[in-house]
Amino acid sequence: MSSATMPADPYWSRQEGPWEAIDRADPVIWGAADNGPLTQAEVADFESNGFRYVKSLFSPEENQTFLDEASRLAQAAKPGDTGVIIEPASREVRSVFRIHQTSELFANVASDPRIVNVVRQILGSDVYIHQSRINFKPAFDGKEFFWHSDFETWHVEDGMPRMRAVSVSIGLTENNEFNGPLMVVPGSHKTFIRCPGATPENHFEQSLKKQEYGVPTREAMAMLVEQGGIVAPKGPAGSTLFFECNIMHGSAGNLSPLPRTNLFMVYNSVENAVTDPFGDRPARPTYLAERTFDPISATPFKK
Ligand code: 6CS
Ligand code: FE
Repeated sequence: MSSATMPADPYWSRQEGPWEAIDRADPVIWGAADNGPLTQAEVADFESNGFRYVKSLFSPEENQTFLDEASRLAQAAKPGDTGVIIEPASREVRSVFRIHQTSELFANVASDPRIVNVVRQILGSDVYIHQSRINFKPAFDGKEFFWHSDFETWHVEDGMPRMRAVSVSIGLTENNEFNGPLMVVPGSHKTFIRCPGATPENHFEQSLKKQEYGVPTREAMAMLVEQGGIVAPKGPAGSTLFFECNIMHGSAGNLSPLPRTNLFMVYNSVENAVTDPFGDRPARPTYLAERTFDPISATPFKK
């Protein structure tokens, strides 16, 4: 591609040609390091590693109410319902989306200060929910999530302009080495990997079961892991992982006899609201990528 035809978007992806790694063009910490509950050392740790794991952020009693609500949503979910994803091989529920709108309890969790104040400190502004879901990863049959950067998808398919979002995953069940815990590559959020291959039509219908586009090549993964290794944070139910929107992550299948259920919420800066997608497909449905940008917390953020 000549420089005259080079797109101005630094984070273009899914085009012809080989994969490429570029330096991230955005800060990781957008706010003042002392404007929130994290210590400066904790902020610096998030800046360099791209994630923060807090064991038992929610108590066993709180967590039990979350788990009961998750079971209720799973039981109410029918294949074909908007926002309900079924496992590719079995008929079990894999994910239920938009739970911050369909459940009062999860709306309260989404605006909990233990989460929101940390995310706002990192992103330096008020935040809204870009996407929320529960991933059930059922016993024995829960399939893997292949390695990916969430930002790559949200940029190309949803129109998220910059790397200014943080995901929060609350383990509603224990996450251990047997049930397919989330794995992250520390430091990988500082590199953007362009992924080869054009996005197929209605890609999300396939990608939410098994993602095959917008995933790094094996060479790209080998390079990132050589630099940063792999970490799989493990802990009791109620433990919570905060992770930067561009960190490379994935998870293996669940071969254990118990489900691995995680509540997952994406916080985007209100100053980074989604636009038209940066790829060449229409925007995905709003249950995957919200297009209303109301701050999640009733208490405004003070810069
Ligand atoms: O589609 C999404 O928004 C999320 N789900 C998958 C399987 N990959 C990208 C992103 O994490
Ligand atoms: Fe992801």
